[in-house]
Amino acid sequence: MSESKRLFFAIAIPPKIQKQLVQWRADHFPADAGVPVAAANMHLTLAFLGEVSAEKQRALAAMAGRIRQPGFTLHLDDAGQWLRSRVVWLGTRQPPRGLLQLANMLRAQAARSGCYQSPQPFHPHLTLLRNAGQAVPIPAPGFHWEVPVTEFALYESRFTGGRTRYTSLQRWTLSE
Ligand code: 2AM
Repeated sequence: MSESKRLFFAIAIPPKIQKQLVQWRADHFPADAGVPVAAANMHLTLAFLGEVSAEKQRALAAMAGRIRQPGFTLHLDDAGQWLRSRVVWLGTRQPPRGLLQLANMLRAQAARSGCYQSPQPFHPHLTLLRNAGQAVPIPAPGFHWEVPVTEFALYESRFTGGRTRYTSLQRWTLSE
């Protein structure tokens, strides 16, 4: 029996934007607002898969490889807090159709493969702070980062040495 991995499909955020987000977060949120997500860990999840066997991973990767759709541009121009999950997030006021299409497809493929299914509908977001249990003031609208999305990837999440690390295992280019 092979070992399972905790996996998810996500969109990577370019390192330059990750650095800008770290600076913006430091400028706009109190230091005790929550636990900041490391720059390298900032991403936008498309589909969370939970614990997946090597066999199921291969099947999911094969299905992901058959997705044909063009890239799109993501505008990070919204922010908020979910008190129940204690996260402060960055999102988009108008999710591009391509983003919804991609997430729906990956979520449907995961469901068909018998993976963990999130009870929540898809809420595209990038987590900025965790363990944010108290309401924090959210910066007024006016911020905006443009992320060109030309690929998506399968990530493994591991908790080692007291830290969460995400490793990209496989990537696919978005093209018709
Ligand atoms: P989060 O940032 O909102 O916590 C790796 O953990 C990624 O998968 C994160 O983007 C995380 O979302 C998401 N994730 C973890 N557990 C999840 C769950 N039970 N349902 C949906 N997404 C989850």
